[in-house]
Amino acid sequence: MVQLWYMDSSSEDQRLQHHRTPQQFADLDQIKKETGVLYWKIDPNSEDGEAALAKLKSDRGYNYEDVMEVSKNTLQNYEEKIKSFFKEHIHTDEEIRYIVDGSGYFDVRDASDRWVRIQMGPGDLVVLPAGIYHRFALDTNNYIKAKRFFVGEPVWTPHNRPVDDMEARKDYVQKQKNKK
Ligand code: KMT
Ligand code: NI
Repeated sequence: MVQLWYMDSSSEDQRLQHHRTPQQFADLDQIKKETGVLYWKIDPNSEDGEAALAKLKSDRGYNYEDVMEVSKNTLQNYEEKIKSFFKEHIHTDEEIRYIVDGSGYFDVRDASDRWVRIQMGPGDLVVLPAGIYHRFALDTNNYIKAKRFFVGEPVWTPHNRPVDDMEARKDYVQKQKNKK
């Protein structure tokens, strides 16, 4: 099962787990409900997995796809990119990542603005809604390979917090309010 936990507030190495003391795990269904994050487990090495992925892509209109490999040797401007992934930001569109190899952390803000760390590995697919404050960190394996999906022409631009006046942010906040 995918694990999620509330983070401590230490500014130590972002690649560490940053569990609270004592550890405080979050509930996936609760986090999905309160943040709009979506999550699926899809086996990357089976025909059933392939079919499930194809169906998800078709259901959600993901007609663009590429592969992103984050490692020192394969990613240009590695240090700079790692830094920018970990700056708290939003996008104007969903961020969809399907992990096929390696591992890492997607951190999202919950409804009370606490950091929730989602531990991602092969087969984990996450959709971060447009406008949610989030960031990404490698773990101590220093390697992740993910498929990126998008509807239409991809826009990867991060807008660093604070951007509370952006439409995408306001729409997100409003959407979460309406659900309550
Ligand atoms: C992002 O936008 O933060 C990334 O693409 C991180 C690497 S994909 C696991
Ligand atoms: Ni992002």
